[in-house]
Amino acid sequence: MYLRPSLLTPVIVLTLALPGVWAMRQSGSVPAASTLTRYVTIAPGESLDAIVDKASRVVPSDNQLSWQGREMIAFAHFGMNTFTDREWGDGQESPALFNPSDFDARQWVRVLKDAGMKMLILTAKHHDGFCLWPTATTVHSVKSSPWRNGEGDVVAEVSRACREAGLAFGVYVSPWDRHEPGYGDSPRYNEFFRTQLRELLTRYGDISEVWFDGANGEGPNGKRQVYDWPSYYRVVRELQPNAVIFGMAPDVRWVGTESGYGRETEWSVIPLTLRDAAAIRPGSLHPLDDAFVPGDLTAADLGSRDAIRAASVLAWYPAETDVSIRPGWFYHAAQDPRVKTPEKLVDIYFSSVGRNGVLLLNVPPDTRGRISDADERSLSGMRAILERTFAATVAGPSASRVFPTTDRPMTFEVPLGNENVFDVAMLQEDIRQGQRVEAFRLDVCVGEVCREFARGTTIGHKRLLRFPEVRTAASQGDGRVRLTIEQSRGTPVVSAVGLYKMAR
Ligand code: FUL
Repeated sequence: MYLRPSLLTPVIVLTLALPGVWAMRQSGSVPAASTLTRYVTIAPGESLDAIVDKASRVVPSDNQLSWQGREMIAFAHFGMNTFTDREWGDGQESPALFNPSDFDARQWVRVLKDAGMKMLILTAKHHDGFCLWPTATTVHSVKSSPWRNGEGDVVAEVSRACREAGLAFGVYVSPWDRHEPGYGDSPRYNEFFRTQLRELLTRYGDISEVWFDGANGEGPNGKRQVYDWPSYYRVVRELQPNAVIFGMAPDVRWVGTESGYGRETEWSVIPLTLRDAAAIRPGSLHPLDDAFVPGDLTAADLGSRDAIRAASVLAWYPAETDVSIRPGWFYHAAQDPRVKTPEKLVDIYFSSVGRNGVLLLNVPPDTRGRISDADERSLSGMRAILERTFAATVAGPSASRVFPTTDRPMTFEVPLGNENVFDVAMLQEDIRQGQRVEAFRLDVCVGEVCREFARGTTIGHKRLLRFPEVRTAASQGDGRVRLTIEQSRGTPVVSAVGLYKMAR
């Protein structure tokens, strides 16, 4: 069931969300909460208008919403490969090689928190199968290493440091295991893997994200494993009900590249391919868990009208943009000179968080078990640029100067102060109401004369735009910035607009 748009009357209210950020909330035209949903099914022959209307009512779960609000999260690839100087171990490595000389999880967390990260995801087990916690499932773990005389537990120390500092914690656990002899003997390995998950999800407090990698090759005996994904999800749902599952699961999707750059047009509502539509469990907290199969996420267009036209199911499936601060995922001393610069990281921030994604930035600790100085310098450089840019908004708003129109295209105007210089715009939709904006434009107006200075397609949780500097002078007393929504799926709910001057 969904309401016909003609029944809706837009009402626009202005609120001030952050100092200096204009926040506009619309109500009245917003569909009743009961018509909002995690997914919609589409019958053969439904019109494009009906499909678009359904798409406008798909919204995130509570878990997806808190995940999206984190915006920047850190990845720590650390493990056997750190000591063998490789990216993918083959599972034959001796545990004796794992021996960080000055391990300090608090140092990781301090550096990452200072950089603005809100969560840290640790590679508890990578493809080589070496476990960073003293698991009961295999001897191929820290227990067999000389580090702390086999008494150490990396997962415990990192999760504790996160908790102390108020950072959320997540685990990457590779399903592909090149060490475990049972790998490829499918029922047996599925049970082994679920046991590993149970250990990780019961021993270390709150886990906010579980990262399931798609890489799936052969095991030590040349056999390929058939993963029982729904059974893995059930373990996560039961033991960590607030966690999102990334990757080979229906909560959070891979953006499709490892470059740090999301799409110009990044939709959180996209078609899913299902194993079996009859396996959808309507009314469940995780209705798609038994029906989901991972699809190809690398296409240039995942969610446009063209992309949703032939869908049978549309779901809220937002993008996580993973990238490493270095060329590799693991630490390699030879890559010290190739740490991404602060400017590059800022560009990545604009192209991930600023394109409706969550940035997952990998910062791999070195053989000491510490984040190296080069990485720390780049991160603090990035943070300084972002802080200086977004600390001060241009001009102060005044509620009485917003001029809503109910006509299409929809426009909102915000007044400018006396002297203005800006080259960055930030827009947000209230995604609790869905993602609806398809095309928008920003003009600067003085008197009756308006000039376009930026345009974009999707907004979603956050859209950041950079453009050549715009200046208005004190003599141009009635300067305004006008946001025009040129195309949308129903009535969009724009929750914030801000203008800034890029710091160097
Ligand atoms: C990939 C893995 O194969 C890489 O080693 C790395 O962990 C990356 C984040 O995901 O699929």
